[in-house]
Amino acid sequence: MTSSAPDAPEVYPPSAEFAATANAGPELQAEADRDRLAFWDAQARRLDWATPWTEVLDWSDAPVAKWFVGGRLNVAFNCIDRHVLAGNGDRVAIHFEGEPGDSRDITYSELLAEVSRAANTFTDLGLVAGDRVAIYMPMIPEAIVTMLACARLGLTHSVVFAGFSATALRQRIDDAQAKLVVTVDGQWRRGQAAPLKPAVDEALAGETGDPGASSVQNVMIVKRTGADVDITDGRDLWWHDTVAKASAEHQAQPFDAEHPLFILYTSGTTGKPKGIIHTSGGYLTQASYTHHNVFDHKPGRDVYWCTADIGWVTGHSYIVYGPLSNGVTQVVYEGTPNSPDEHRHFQIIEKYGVTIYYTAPTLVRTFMKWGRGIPDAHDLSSIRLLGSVGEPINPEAWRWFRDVIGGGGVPIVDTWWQTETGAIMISPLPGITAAKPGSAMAPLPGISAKIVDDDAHELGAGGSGYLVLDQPWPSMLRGIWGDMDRYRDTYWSRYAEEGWYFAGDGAKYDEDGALWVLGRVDDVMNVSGHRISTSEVESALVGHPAIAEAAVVGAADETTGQGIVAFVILCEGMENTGELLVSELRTQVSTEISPIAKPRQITVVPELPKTRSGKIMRRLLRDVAEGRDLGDTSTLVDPKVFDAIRGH
Ligand code: 6R9
Repeated sequence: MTSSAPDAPEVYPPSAEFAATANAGPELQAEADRDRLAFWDAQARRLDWATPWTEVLDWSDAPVAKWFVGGRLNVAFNCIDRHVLAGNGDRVAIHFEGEPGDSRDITYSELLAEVSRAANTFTDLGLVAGDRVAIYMPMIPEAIVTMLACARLGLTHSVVFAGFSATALRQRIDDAQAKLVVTVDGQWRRGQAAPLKPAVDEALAGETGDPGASSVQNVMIVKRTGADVDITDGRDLWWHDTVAKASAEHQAQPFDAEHPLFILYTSGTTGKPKGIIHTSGGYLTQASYTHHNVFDHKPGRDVYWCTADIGWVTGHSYIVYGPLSNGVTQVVYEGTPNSPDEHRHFQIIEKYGVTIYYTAPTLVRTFMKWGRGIPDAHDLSSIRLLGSVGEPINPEAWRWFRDVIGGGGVPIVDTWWQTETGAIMISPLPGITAAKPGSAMAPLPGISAKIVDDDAHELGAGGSGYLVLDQPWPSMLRGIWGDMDRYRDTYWSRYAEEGWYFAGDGAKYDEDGALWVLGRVDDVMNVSGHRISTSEVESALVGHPAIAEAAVVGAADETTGQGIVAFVILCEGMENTGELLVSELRTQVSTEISPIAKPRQITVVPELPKTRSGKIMRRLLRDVAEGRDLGDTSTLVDPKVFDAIRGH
């Protein structure tokens, strides 16, 4: 059994029809090859600048970059005002779909008015450029409005995913010393109104129970579910009493290209989350450039939908900044894909005629598990491009995505990037790049990447090594908030001599020069001296018709160094045949990869432990596989998953 039909093509060349109108042409790569900095200089002109820059890149203080030195712009002006000024104020910016079924359309003129009101209110609260604002909100328009109001005033926002705990929120508020928290009374989750404001109260009370210990001066609350909330006088304010009543006129001031736009916390190898810093001009340039070319976005024609949450970098760059800078019309959906049932995403695609759909492999595999009968019940013919992000997409899911959701003929862009890179770095360009299922293909024009071994030697076809970025890029992180030593140490010390950025991912080039991202190097197993990627084994396992999802970890093994341990979920309606299934799966891995990649142990489980962003928590599975006590499970969606796994 292989992971695809024997006649499934290995390469999907771009269609001539798509290429004829594609935003990206072959000249992009040619221009970037000719002069990389001149290329970025030209891309920055996509934006409106109040003051032009004098130098494209100042790398003299590496690894801290300055892009578009001396240039000044307002990020929110670029995302809103300029579209209104160009006569597109009546274009819908956001088609909002609430989980309980409410919906509303927001035009660019309305967005401008609302962001201006919020900006005036934040100014009245005494906030000034450079202050930090924590945003702890579900996927509602006010969350986007708040981000843009911050950008407009030069306030640095720190969005904290609304699924995180009070402890995680407190940690992030303290680290950034935020003065304002914007939140909601409660959020809709699977048909239930779940309170959120109490978590803010708990966070601000802190361990000492002394609210004064926090840096926060005000809490702004948007009424979403109508839940009762405790109000702390002098600190807490309702959005509808303040923002809604403020003036809708606000003149945006330009800020330096290197003004910090946001901090976004991401987990590292140690316990303390890293506050990744992004700035304004370079970040917006690359977010805008990639959104335009990778998604082939045509303003006024496309209906775009990125299913991420604003709590993650994908929501920052591909819901807020990239798309809005390009005058997008986009869907924003509040809830989960199965509320009230598994048809929800497909109903939304049908309702708005979504043309570009950008999601994560884990959701594609979930759709596969639910069965194609669900998408097949809907007219999805509006879709003309699909995107994937967050983890390697296994070829099986890639083909299913293209065939079932994309109707068999649309390009898929498998986009590799990170919180740290700020924007897409490696991806096929639709209309130009022939795609291979599971491969992110090639660095985008203007981006340079290498695959190297421990000694910084570049690897040829077939050799798995470390992915490094050997040239600075405009949307690169500028540091870790409050810890520049950790910044240098985490990303720049591994190849200090060469001055390369160490991405933490394994990758290889195949014989055709296509780039395959193999997953985090901390997820790369070493079995008897062979380097095997967890995702390669997972991909093989989900190639078996009975398997919906798989997670693989390397567990300590006395003889082989590490042994491969797999946890698998069965597809709906599939029977667990016990030993028979396990032996089929071992054979499958053996024939697809190599006998050395055969899992030592395969366990059928009802669910896999995932972070709230949908990444499988391999560290915890490794603990289970090695019989250790579980450490911190606070970022898990459902810590009870482990009881189920251990019970098997
Ligand atoms: C955007 C985002 C970054 C890590 C990254 C890598 C994995 C993301 C991928 C991918 C293979 C892709 N990753 N996209 N792996 N193919 N297309 O996800 O940011 O949450 O910081 O995660 O995700 O391992 O290093 P972030």
